Amino acid sequence: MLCAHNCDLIAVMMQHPEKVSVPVYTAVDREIFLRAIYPRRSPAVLRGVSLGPCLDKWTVDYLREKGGDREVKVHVSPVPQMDFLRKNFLYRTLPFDVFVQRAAETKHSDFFISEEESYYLRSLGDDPRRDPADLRKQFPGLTEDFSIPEFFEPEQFFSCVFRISSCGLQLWTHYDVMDNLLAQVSGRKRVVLYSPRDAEHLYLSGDKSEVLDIDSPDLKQYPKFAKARRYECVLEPGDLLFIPALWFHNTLALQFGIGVNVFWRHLKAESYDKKDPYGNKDPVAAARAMQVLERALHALGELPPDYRDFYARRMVLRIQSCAYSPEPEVAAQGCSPTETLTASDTETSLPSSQISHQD
Ligand SMILES: O=C(O)CCC(=O)C(=O)O
Repeated sequence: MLCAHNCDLIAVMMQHPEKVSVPVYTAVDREIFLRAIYPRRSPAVLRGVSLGPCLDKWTVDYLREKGGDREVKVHVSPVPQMDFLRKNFLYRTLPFDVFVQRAAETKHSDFFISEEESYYLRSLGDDPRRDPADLRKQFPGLTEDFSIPEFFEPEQFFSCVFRISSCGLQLWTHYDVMDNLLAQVSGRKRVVLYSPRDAEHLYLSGDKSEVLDIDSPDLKQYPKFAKARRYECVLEPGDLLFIPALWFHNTLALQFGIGVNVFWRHLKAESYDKKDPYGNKDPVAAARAMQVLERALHALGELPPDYRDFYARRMVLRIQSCAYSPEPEVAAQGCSPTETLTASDTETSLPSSQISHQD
């Protein structure tokens, strides 16, 4: 079933003529992924990778029966666009089978806020404060149905998370610190992504962007947002989206949707915060650097404004010259945004029949 958001999507696509479409690759196996796609550190849609029988089996009735009545903590929002700044949503606990039914329907007879409230599940581990989510542990009745693509070593595995959303549900723009494969099992989902290099244009509050309405942003309040390059794709059932660590992403369910995502460790295990069941705490060295920065800012605060300004600028220059990476070669050569991600670079390693773009 389609919902009104599909019409909105067409309008939005017309407003963003300069968006970059994420390339779609077909017939990708482990060898091709590791050789030709993964090293690019750019998002990619992988179409046709086997995800197991879930694609046929995971109907609402089947999920309710096999997923059972285990309690899950879900987001409930009166409007489809969740707002982490104004906290316009509630966390509520429901039996999984009841939650699935509510997320799949558009009008509810039982509800928390209103008949039209929206639901979102990001599944959690057994002890949510310590354990990462693992579908295989929390939903053993569904384990056999979903195959985790073998695109990384088993010891790199971090978590496997259920993502179930009402039609229209939009999750704010955020980044995670691990590499991610987001599998769309049923329903269509629009995903908008921004490069980590655009962090300065996204008005960050921790790991999230304060620009909630990415389709018609308030450019008076967020003028730099106009400079962020928008990458976009629409996931169809069966698609896998590779989201490299640190890439910002914003999801919009165009239909009631069931997805599963898998995070894996791309850095050495000791680089990550050990108390991070979600995979979104900054790596330990980055967290340490941020703390030192806070101390440096505190010290600058002891200076009169003109000295503070001068030394702050010197610090920025030092950071830029010592810690920024050079712009990627393609950008330095003056390629247009689409060219940086089109087949051109990969053609040497993948036949063009395996690559396409959504327009
Ligand atoms: O699919 C979604 O709703 C959100 C996905 C996401 O945020 C993730 O995979 O990290």
